[in-house]
Amino acid sequence: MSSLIYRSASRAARSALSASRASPFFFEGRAVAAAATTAFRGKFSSLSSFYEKANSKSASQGWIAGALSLLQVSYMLQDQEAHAAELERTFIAIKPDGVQRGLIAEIVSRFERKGYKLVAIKLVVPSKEFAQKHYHDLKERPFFNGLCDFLSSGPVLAMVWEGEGVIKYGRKLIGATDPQKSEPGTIRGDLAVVVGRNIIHGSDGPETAKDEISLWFEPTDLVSYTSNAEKWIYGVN
Ligand code: DAT
Ligand code: MG
Repeated sequence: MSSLIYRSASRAARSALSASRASPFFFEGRAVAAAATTAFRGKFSSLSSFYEKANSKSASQGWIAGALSLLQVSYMLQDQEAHAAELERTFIAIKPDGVQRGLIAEIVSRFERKGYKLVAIKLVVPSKEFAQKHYHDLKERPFFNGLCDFLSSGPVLAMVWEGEGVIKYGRKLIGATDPQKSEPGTIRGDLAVVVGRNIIHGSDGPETAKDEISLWFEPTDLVSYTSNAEKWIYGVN
């Protein structure tokens, strides 16, 4: 129940703040606001009594109260947005080489063991046109045609994973594009040898994650649920 309330509050905060997302200062602002929220926590009561006093003094001081309450609401929303950001999602795909080599369980388990949550999964053979859409930002590169032929040559395990920082950290789990340069311990570092057969794809940022999830999945394919492990994976002391 509390998680439901938390989710709807987060969603409300997210939509309320969607306009500020366009600002290049949004992420910095959120960090500052998160710090400020921590600093303000426990001080809301004194702040409230201050603006109550200000309010009662005269009507001309009403703007102080208004400004302060706006500030409070803004900090509260920013705080909730920081939590909402924890629920980010990324698109991860095991390419035909990874599927054919029997690496599905190995790769899925690395995301699972980390603490990320699987919210969508399907095995598909994409058409060449679909592969071209997926890799559209690479269409000028000399390897584009071969890459799209390869992606559409067999089954791809398409997935959506959810969790705090999953877009960026998912890329860390995957390792550098060229397995010759991927660190040992990463998926490509441990399990692949050449760039043309690097077994896995992961979205490289929030915008691509959004676009790729909606290219590969219908909204109804994404399963929102609370995992039993979440209370052991997330927490602050
Ligand atoms: P990543 O998959 O790490 O996001 P990318 O988006 O730059 O890397 O490229 C997409 C895929 O294209 C990559 O996984 C493998 C292939 N690729 C990239 N650079 C290549 C190259 N120089 N030669 C052949 N294939 C390449
Ligand atoms: Mg990429």
